[in-house]
Amino acid sequence: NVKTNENISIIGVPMDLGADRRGVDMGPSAIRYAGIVERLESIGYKVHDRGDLIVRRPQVNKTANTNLKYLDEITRVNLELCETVSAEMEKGNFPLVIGGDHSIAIGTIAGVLQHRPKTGVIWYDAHGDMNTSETSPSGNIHGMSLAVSLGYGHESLTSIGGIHAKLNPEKTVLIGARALDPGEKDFIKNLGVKVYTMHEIDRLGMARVMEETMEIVTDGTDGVHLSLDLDGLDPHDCPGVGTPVLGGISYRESHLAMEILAEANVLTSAEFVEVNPILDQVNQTARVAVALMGSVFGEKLC
Ligand code: B3U
Ligand code: MN
Ligand code: MN
Repeated sequence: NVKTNENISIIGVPMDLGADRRGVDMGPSAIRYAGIVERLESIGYKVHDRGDLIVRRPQVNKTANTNLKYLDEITRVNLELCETVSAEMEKGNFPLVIGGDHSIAIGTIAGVLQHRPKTGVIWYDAHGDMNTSETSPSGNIHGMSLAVSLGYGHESLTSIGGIHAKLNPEKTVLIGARALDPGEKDFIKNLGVKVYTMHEIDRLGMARVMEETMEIVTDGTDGVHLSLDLDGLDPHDCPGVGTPVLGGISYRESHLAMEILAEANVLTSAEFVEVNPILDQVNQTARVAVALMGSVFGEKLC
């Protein structure tokens, strides 16, 4: 059985090598500037800000014999992130990872699985992040992280945390999808990953989507991880993301989703990724990220 706890450890990962647009490496600073620590403390948590991992800044992609860009450095950082997340959970702390591009989910999830091997995942995103080197249109690793966490992709990445520390596709739910590549669509169907596209969110409403999601990710699991890509939200609400896609989840729907997750009291780890301050409007996207953290960590409206 799963339960949230009182100590939150913030781990920043200023990674932008997994995406084409530079600037998402400033995401952790922007999220801190938007008041993450104060916000969580005001809810009653003990917050430990562990600072940022070091990400080297190669200006050219030098990894040979692969179409995956910056594979070496992304692998190195995710190995370290896996260990960092695992060490925090060992101490009984809730790991809250702030990015950085979505390639960091590889290390976060690998670390989480060391302690909660049957973790269910909510992947809140406009994209599937379900590409492999064969299907990727870009070679960008942030579009591959969910596939890797399920055990598919380049061996340097899938071996992080051990080949058995992988997610169960039947306990993995995508919410907000509206920009899936053809290879990703096939893969999602074949693996049996549950997807709530914008179509389902519009039809069923976010409340029902989240109720069904909670059923899937809590039944037979030993933890629930939230991997929230800010581009899951509509670009009107979150303009500071590298790959905005129109017609996204609204600010209100997102708060509702986070509140339903908070009510269930099952969350055991989380990450907020893809905040890009140089594309943002006065740090709005980072402020949305912190506001959503408020809801998911149980802030009361009244
Ligand atoms: N699916 C595309 C685009 C993409 C994925 N994730 C983001 N963009 N943010 C790819 O490159 O894999
Ligand atoms: Mn993503
Ligand atoms: Mn995305």
